[in-house]
Amino acid sequence: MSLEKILDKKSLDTLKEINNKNVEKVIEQFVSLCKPEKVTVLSDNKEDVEYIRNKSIENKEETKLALEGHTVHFDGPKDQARDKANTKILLPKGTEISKKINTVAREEGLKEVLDIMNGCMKGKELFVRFFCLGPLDSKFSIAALQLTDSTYVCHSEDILYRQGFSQFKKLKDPKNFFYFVHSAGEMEGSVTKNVDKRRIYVDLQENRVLTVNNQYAGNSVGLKKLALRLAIKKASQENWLTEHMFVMGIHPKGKDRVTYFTGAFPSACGKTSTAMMSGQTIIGDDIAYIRINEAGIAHAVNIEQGIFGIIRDVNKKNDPIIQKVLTTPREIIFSNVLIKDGKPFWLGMGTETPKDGVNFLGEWTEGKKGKDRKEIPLAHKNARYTIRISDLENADPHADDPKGVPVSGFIYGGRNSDTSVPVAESLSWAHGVFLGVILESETTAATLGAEGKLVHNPMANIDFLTVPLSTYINSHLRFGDHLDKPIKIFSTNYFLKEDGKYLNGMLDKKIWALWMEGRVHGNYAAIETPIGLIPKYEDLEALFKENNEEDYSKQAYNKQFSVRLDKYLDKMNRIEKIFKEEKDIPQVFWDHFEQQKKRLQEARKEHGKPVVQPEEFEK
Ligand code: SPV
Ligand code: MN
Repeated sequence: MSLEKILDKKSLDTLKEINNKNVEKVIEQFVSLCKPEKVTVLSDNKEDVEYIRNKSIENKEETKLALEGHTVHFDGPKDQARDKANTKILLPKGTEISKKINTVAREEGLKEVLDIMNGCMKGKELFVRFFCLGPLDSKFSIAALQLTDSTYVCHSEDILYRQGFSQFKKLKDPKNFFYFVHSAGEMEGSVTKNVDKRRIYVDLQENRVLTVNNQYAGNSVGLKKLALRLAIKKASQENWLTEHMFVMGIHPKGKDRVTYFTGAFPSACGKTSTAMMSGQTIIGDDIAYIRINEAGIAHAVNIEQGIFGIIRDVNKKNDPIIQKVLTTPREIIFSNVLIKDGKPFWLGMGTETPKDGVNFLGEWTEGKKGKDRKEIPLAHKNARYTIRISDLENADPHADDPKGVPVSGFIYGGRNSDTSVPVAESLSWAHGVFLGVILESETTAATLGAEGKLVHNPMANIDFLTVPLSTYINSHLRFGDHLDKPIKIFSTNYFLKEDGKYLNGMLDKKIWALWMEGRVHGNYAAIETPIGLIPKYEDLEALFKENNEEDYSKQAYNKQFSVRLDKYLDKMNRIEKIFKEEKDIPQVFWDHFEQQKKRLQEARKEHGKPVVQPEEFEK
């Protein structure tokens, strides 16, 4: 099939400007497989971006809302979250990454997905787009080519990613790009019909992901979680890190400094709201590339320029900055919210919500029940907004710096109701890596399947690993060895409960952030416990007073920071079982495992009780 036959003159001219035979080959191959009715190649210019926005309204993938620039998109009823079961890594036959990662023999998997993709774009228009992961013209930049029949995917990417047409034009190695082929598949109205044939297949050998019969961004938008998977492999081979991490600047009051942190949290565990806290600055909320420069200092960039954030519980009190953005005119795509009179509504928005409207299941009225006889909430728990970071008043001035920002701290956060303290510092880099690797978290609505189940999620990255767990752990250990300016590693947990009630308020996370920042600069002492270093009451009391105007009681502190020795020991047993099933886990991991277990057992013996208060460790 020749491109001259498929493309009109404008598309052909645009493609010729790129002048890359590899790109042309990809287009030819997938046009002849997917059989779209029309193919449009788009550049970065205003007119092309506008073309997508208009198309998305015309073809009803999005609907305009009352405020200027606001639109809504609905994913289908069964397409509201990442589909882990149908996401697979294509690997040479007989190889494995981890017991927890879905893989399929490459030949077999390719045949399966290519068969499903055969003719999947019949009657549709295929869009070809060029983007860049990371800032342009930087050692972090990775060129990314997107082929999709969804205008929603294209429009989302316009908001979320840096335009990369110019990046493609100057590629030194014309093969050096990732590519993503997506099709929403056959449609019934605006809903994907064959969700049972949804496949998201990651082909490491070709640096590409093929994804079909889905619309939810976590499955469809190539540059997000699909590129994350490819980049983890690339980083592992090239000795840098690709992490499921935010990047933010922490600004302590009265001190003329900013300290940059990156943080990994499983989906829907407070990652975005941490990165967006008032008084601090945000660079990114989801995915970071981190490299060590010539001076031995780690620098991080956000690979995105926007946020695909969970809208549930965004309200004036807890997230004033994002609440303001979502209620004023600008380019925003809302997804899977409730719409009434052209206005979006969501769960936990803190204002009155209507008794009826339209949501992802169609017409909704209060009290309406689903097939399971349970009441249907007004909006999906995983409903989202898509915005640009530059629209936030606390966007960091270095968000697009090609050098990235220097990183002083890593945070690993989980959702845990009965074990982990709100914040702790690791005893060393390797102990910090250990804490990240043993992260457990309760499942949420961000992935399909049961919620509230405690699962092991190393570095909050288990859903995206494309290298063996042992390789991934070794990459982190090695990374620490190459740092001349050390990075401190912390763990956090915002979700500790007692008698079913959270022990912490939503705004407490700012205090933990400021404490971690102060630790980097040697401002606070800490108490050494079997699980790491925890804050002293006096320091937190002062931080609460100064920053949240809150009287923090010793009683609250004791509850939150007591070390639940028996619970931690249970965790160690769970972790041991999991890692015994994994291959080639480095000895350093087991050393830290044994040391931590021993510390916990000794404390249990010494104190003779299952829960020990912080000051008892000071004696
Ligand atoms: C997450 O689930 O971690 C997200 C949203 O950031 S998704 O695009 O679904 O990955
Ligand atoms: Mn994420």
